[in-house]
Amino acid sequence: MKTRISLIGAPTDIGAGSRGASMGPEALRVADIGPILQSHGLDVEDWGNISGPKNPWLPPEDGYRHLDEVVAWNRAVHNAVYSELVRDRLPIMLGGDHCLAIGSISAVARRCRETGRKLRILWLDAHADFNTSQITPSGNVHGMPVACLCGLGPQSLVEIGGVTPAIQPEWIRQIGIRSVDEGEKRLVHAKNLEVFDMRFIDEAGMRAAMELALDDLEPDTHLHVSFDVDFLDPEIAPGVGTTVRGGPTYREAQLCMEMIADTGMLGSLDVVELNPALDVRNQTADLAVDLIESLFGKSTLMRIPRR
Ligand code: NNH
Ligand code: MN
Ligand code: MN
Ligand code: MN
Repeated sequence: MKTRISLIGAPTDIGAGSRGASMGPEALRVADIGPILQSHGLDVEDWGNISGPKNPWLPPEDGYRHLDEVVAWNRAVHNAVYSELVRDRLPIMLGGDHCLAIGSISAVARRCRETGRKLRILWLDAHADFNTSQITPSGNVHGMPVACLCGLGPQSLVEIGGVTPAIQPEWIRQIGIRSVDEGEKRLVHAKNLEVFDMRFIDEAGMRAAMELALDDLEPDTHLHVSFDVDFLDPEIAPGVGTTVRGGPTYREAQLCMEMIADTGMLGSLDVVELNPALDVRNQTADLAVDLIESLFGKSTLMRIPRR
């Protein structure tokens, strides 16, 4: 796995339905994300926060809220993430709301095209984020990034990575899903997204879900993890704008991260939707950092080698 990491803060809440995710990057730093990753022997550079337009906090227009601002921020994220990939570093985009995954994942897909690597995206979320302007119940673009990346969205967003669509639906595995809107559900089925929802995790377990989600990875696959903190059960992670009960427990989430770490293929990460305005004593930020440690292999040291 890559051990040279770059932290990129992207303080936005323009894509969300409540304010506060813009404080996410700083809350993750207060939870010591940089020093803790360093303590595991990783080389960490923190680039601070990128900048962009402020949140005008207006109602949706033609099915999108703040589309111009969302485009501006995603261009900035795309450029910052792409630069770190070219430097052969592992970018961690600290959000910010989940609309920013359009910028980060389009950058990863662009770099994979250039280097001839396959891309697998793990979307850890309570939501499928597969809405379009025609079917969204809210107009919030944080509910649309997967659709935009697959080419379903406004030209200004779908073309950010240069090639449209940026990714194919087959490259994605969604894990932890438990809240999908009606029209969105039809689109998820029509595009054949591979979803390991909470029902699957209840019945088959996180282990089976992750084994399938990480199945048939080719040796040089680039693994991107898009970690929406609302993936976690709100009892352990209250600091998000859109809580949905019935999410993964602490141990299920750890196992998920540990199994990703075991592949040794993690190439980039988004940490999004953390909302410090709704958190309790930064506990959700602390938990996210704890899970990110596992994603970078903390628990591997504790395993007794099999023989
Ligand atoms: N599906 C809802 C919408 O489109 C909620 C999306 N909220 C999220 N997604 N936090 O991860 O508005
Ligand atoms: Mn999301
Ligand atoms: Mn979500
Ligand atoms: Mn810890």
